[in-house]
Amino acid sequence: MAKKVESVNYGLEKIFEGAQDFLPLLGTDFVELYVGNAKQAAHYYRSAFGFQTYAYKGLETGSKDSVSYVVMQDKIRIILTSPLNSKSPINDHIVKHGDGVKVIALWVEDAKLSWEETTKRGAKSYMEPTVEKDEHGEIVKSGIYTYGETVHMFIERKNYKGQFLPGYEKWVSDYNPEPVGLKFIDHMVGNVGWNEMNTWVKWYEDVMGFVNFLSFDDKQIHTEYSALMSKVMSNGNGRIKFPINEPAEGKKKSQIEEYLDFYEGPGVQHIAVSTDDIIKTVSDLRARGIEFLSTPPDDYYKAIPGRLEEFDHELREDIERLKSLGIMVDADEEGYLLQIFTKPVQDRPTLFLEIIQRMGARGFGAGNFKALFQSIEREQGLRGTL
Ligand code: TYF
Ligand code: FE
Repeated sequence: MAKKVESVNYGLEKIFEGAQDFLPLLGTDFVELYVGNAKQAAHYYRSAFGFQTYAYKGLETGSKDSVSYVVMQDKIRIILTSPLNSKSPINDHIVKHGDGVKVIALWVEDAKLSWEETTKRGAKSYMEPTVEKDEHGEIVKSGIYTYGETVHMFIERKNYKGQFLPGYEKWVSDYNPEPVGLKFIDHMVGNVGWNEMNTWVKWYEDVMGFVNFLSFDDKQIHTEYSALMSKVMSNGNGRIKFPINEPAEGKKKSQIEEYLDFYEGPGVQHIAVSTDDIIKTVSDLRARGIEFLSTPPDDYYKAIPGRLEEFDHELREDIERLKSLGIMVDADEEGYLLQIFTKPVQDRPTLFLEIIQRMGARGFGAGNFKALFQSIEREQGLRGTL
């Protein structure tokens, strides 16, 4: 397992031994969702999740086949894209998968080199290095396929002074409900098929130079009914974390299997976004109609003080407040974390969001897995998919 060599500074220096330097990543650039109705989706991400209008391309800007609304909140940029006619290949993605994540874009120093280094190591190309220019300078873009039909784009913006990307215009609106305190993407999780997890772990190691820094097997991740396995991949500086899940055999259907059935293949299961005041963020989101998975039972909250004491951490938040909002707590040697999960954000039970506040902990809430999966199974029960 990768050893932690430096934990304080999430800068560019290497913090995970074993990670390779051929693909230096500066951060997440944007996440693009292909959706059936981008106009309405953009309204939802603004009104319910507190994103702000940022950039736009569509018929008015000369984009004839597709429309894209970009919304942002602090460091997070989400593109919502829909086709404008039946010829656009975006239709095929939506027909098969429903609404979902198409692109996880990574901010790099050199997009051409990123493409060369990754395709040389076996990545399938999605887009060859391409230069796009406008009056603000130039962007270099390239892309490779990862699991399913999901892609990683590499975005080089060091010679660009514009707001977002060539082809987009600034999107200004009078309607911008208050942000809810979402800061940056903490991690994005991929669900892959039966026995495919290790293939993708190896892919992230070989092709992207990532390391596997945490693993959970089905003995740790199971309830009475269902199981899954998960391995967390990280780049060298720890800014990009991609857990990979696969279903495991249980008495009933794993939530990962349900996802694969409805997404009709591998894809992004959840986007975890960070906040530094989860009580405020979740209160706001609930007030705006965001639905979360059911609150863990009383026994769960009774066990929390013990779990924190075990690691000598003091909970700064009021536990009654956390309980009334359904926020979960987990602790490890380094600190604790607070997290909560939305219900799926579209009708197919596929993509959902996680809200996370890290108070030193760098784990993924393993201590919460049981309560979380029981909540998910309650939903699966209602859907008749357990
Ligand atoms: O990212 C994680 O690992 C946690 C927990 O199907 C988790 O958020 C793991 C698997 C899953 C849902 C959440
Ligand atoms: Fe997560």
